[in-house]
Amino acid sequence: MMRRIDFRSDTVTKPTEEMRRAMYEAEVGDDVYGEDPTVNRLEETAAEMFGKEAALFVTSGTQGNQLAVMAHTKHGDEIILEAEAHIYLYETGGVAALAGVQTRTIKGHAGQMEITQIEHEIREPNIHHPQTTLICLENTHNKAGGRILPLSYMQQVRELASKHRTPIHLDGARIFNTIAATGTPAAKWGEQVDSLQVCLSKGLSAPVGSLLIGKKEFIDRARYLRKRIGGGMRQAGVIAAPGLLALTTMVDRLAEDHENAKRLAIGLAEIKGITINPDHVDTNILLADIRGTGFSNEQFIDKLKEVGILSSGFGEGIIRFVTHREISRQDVEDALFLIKKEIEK
Ligand code: TLP
Repeated sequence: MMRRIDFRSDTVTKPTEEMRRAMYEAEVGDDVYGEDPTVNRLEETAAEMFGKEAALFVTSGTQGNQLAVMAHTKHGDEIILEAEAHIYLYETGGVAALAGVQTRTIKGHAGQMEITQIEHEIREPNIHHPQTTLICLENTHNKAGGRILPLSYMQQVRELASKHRTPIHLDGARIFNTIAATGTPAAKWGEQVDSLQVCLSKGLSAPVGSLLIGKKEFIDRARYLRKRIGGGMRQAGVIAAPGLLALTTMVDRLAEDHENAKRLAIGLAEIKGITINPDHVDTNILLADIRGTGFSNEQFIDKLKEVGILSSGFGEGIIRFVTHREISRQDVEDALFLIKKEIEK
């Protein structure tokens, strides 16, 4: 069988041996009664890490984000978010369907909305207006190519949001990549937002789950809403146990994925027809502009697939590559060799 090098997403990472053992051995109870000790430990660990009062274990990043929007807002409100935010692009219109809010999107640069523009879009009280009750940020920003929103930027948004008494929710699906890349501890990022959602199932390699983190009152509300949408879990310690290992043992290793992504970007930039600026690769996601190759996204993806390399389309002429624990430096070198051969032949 041909070897597969899977750059589609860091979500494809499988649990480690240690995680599987922890699943087997997990102490469990009924989490709807608050009696699963492993889930409780995971929630406490995450809250403490980000300097917040409480956390809620949820099934996915999408569920965490949706619950956050539902808990921060009421029907008819307006939320501000970046025009290519995951919450806006890839969550099946959930904020409209579940929270009943409308969106005010701002096109950002490298995932960052201009501060003055955010301020401009916050609604003044007026009988005609919806109320702006939430600002959403995403760090790292997926569609922008895993870009980091610097702490200084987050502080500026925080200042503005405080002035307007508007809460901030952070889609921190890959905040651990930001933490590994910057060395700035989790609590510093937590300090800049009212709530955040963090994924355990991406580069950290847990099989499933995310945490929604924030003030106790907010998390109580989210817990209630999670039950409403059928997310109340029972002996969830079995899936929380690998999540605990993800949080406590897997963050530092993300730096290796970042180095591999950088190497991949440098190599891809040398292939005829591919345009990519390695300086824009902050973490483990890279976006290659393949328009110069003359191939469509589909053709390009198929060609790579023929030699065992999986990638995904991420907009017209843009292919996304994501590095993760199951891609070694040698895989990156092999992939570069094969891609060059396929594309330049
Ligand atoms: N992103 C997936 C796809 O949905 C695109 C991926 O492969 O990158 N926020 C961000 C920033 C995300 O990138 C994702 C997943 C989520 C939220 C949702 O997480 P899950 O898949 O756990 O619902």
